Amino acid sequence: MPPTTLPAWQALLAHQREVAPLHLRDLFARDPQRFDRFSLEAAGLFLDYSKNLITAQTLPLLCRLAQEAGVTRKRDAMLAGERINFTENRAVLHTALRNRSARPVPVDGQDVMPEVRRVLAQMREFAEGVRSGALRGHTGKPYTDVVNIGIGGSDLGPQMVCEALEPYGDRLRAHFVSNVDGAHLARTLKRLDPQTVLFIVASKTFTTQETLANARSARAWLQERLGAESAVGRHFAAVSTNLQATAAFGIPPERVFAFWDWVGGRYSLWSAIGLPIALYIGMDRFEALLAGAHAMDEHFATAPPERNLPVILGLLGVWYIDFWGAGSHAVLPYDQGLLRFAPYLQQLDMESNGKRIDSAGSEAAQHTGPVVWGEPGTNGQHAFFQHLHQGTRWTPADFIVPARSHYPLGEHHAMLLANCLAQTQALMLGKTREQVRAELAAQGLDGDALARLAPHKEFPGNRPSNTIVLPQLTPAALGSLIALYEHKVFVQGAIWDVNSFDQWGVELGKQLAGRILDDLRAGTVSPAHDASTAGLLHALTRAGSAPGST
Ligand code: G6Q
Repeated sequence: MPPTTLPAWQALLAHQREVAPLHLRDLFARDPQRFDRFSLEAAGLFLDYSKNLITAQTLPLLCRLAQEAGVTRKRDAMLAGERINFTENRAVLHTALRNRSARPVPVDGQDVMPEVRRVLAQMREFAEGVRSGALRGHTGKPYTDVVNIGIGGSDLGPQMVCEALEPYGDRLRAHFVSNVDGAHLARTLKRLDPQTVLFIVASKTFTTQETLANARSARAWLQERLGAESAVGRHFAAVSTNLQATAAFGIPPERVFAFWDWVGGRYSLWSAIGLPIALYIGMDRFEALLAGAHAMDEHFATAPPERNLPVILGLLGVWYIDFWGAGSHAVLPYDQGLLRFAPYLQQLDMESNGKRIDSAGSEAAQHTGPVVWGEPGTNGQHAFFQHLHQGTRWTPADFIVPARSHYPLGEHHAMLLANCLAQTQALMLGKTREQVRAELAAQGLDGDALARLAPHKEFPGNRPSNTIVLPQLTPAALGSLIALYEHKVFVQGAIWDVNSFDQWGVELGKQLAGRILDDLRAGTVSPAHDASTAGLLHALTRAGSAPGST
């Protein structure tokens, strides 16, 4: 059912017209309880959502929308293993991967948990063997470096987590190679000793062009330096659902880690795709990450909508996108460890909800997923925050901040926290023309000079943000944070009635690249190409793009 036809949608349209003239400054001044009313703690995370363009009426109306759109029913269907990914006829069960309870999770009547636990045990044994030095490379040296070769969902999650949990990375160095641009692999290999490197080829399908090209080149590099075909088995492991293809690549079965078609690529870091994480921080900490996510799953599954963190974040997103016209959403972690969090969320959100067709096959009558972008603070402040504060478009933003730092260095953390809170305050309060005039007058400006400068120094404020506080960026807190966003994305997809779990939008480019690669290999330009593609191929050839050219 298109959400725009629901009664709550119509009620929200009318409600938006009532809220539009209000200013957050006044809403805070009027209601001393606003922070208490609009903040919430669950699964180890604290959410302040008081700086949103909402009144006491807004959340109940948004929750009505969730109820009319069947969010709870759809959530229960996902958790029960129903095939909610209806264009691929698959269940969606990343929650089973981090199910720390004794509850079975059936798919078609078969409990998946014994298999999940079997692979976790295999990961533990392997990770402990590598980390302790019991497992060694071809020449008998212990491994020092792990290189994950994968792309998209087989790269972004583990890479983001390893970066975030760097303080726990105690034995091995972790590297991630994804891009088919040979520079990515070559620049990584330059720094490595083939005797002590362990490659993990991570590919759900084991057919992905980029990953196979990188894996083959890495294998050739290794063989050339170690001089033996048999070395491959000692220096490669694989994570895949395609066990035939991993065997054909030469990876011994005991070094192949399985997962299943009910794990979506961008939801797979909890599966054996998380192997580089387990190698980097150890299996106990990997399991703490799972436990943090499980705590958020339990909260999502049981808390009433108006006290449910992912539901609230999801609804607020829909509120801005569909009732206020916001086109993008900023993610601003005040934590250097979360350097890769925005790119990770970009995939999670944009690949899940960047859709225009609903479950009935009709074109959506409203907007769906936003453009997601961001950078860690305070760096962003010196780059794009100008736009956030004074641009003609406004962007709802999530600020994410840990109370404690892993690196308590002098006053650094207090400065980081102060900047984070100050930015949300500035976005909310703004600075009025009167305040600007008074400030300028106090600096000795008056007359024309003051009048000319004043509008430039004014801040409209009333720009919404959420603040998410973690005690510290620990494995458990990170697990909970990631699961929060996974479920937020789910809630939004459920309201928009799109399939958040397929990604047909990435297929066309792959198909066309195949044809263009044929031309590049043959040094020809197919007459079937459009004039621009043909022209570009000619230009590239003239500039020396023949295969093997430098
Ligand atoms: C994620 C997508 C996509 C996928 C990559 C890699 O949800 O499906 O990003 O993860 O295309 O696919 P493979 O793991 O099959 O190589």
